[in-house]
Amino acid sequence: MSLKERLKDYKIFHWAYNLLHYKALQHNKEAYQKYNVHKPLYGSVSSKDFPDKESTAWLDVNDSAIAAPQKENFSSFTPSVQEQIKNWSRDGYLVLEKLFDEAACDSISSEVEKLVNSGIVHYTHDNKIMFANKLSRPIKDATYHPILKSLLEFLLDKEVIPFQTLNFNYGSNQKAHSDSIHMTTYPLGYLIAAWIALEDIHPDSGPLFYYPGSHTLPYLLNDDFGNISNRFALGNKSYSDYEEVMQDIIEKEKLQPKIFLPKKGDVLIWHANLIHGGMPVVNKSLTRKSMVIHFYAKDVIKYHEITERPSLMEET
Ligand SMILES: O=C(O)CCC(=O)C(=O)O
Repeated sequence: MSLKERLKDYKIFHWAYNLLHYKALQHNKEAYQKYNVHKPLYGSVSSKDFPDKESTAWLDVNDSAIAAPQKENFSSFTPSVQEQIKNWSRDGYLVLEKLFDEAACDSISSEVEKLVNSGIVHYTHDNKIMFANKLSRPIKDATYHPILKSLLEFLLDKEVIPFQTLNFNYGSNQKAHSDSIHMTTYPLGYLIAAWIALEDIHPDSGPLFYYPGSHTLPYLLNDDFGNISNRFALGNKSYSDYEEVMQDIIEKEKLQPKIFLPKKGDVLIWHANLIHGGMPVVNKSLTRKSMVIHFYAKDVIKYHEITERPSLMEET
């Protein structure tokens, strides 16, 4: 491990960085008061600071088949979406066909290409471009798609705000995980994601996979895989330790994956705790143009369990 990576384990460096970005931490102010978190906004925060590990989202504590149709707005969705909303508590995902038209998909892809060609952004080791929504108007606009926003707000019964976009040109090969280890809320259950196909997705390109119903399993957080921190340093487990424990759970629970093979413009929405990842890329010459948007509910505590950092929510 490099010195830089080692230093990242010391919380004092996070605090200093957070202080430099203090404005972007203000979103947690009211929620800290509401949930009795008595620590500075720039400090580390993790599930150890909270009394419980249960989601309180209304469709986690109620059955969507019964509760959703009684809620105002339900009738504003198409019959196919209504059916899927009714299954949300059981399945933890739903699919919107052709939400984005050809032109919108192409415009996002060409914005990504422009950003890459100009050297403003770079692909990470797992083929991602992060936060392009901060650099491109059409990409930012996509994160505020009115139908998407109204559906997510219905599912969480809270206003949602986009936290980040991830753009992919090729499959991620990312192992199974739940977003709640990366982007976490208190109370739990208030992150929600949308995966947009920017082209027809080929089975050999490393499509997205997910485990229907896996969101009802207990959240796998730091202490649950032995990643025990102290006041000054993060725990000594690595992300691959998390992935191994997650894989064991999948095998123990005998979870059966579904592979998402959408057409251009289709969108998969998943629950904060739905286990998912990227299939291995079989044919490396195939693109898999796609974009993920991770949204948080606005009025909850937003942070990153694995690094115990509060989220930085800059105005985008
Ligand atoms: O698109 C993929 O391959 C993985 C995306 C993912 O895991 C995520 O956005 O959380």
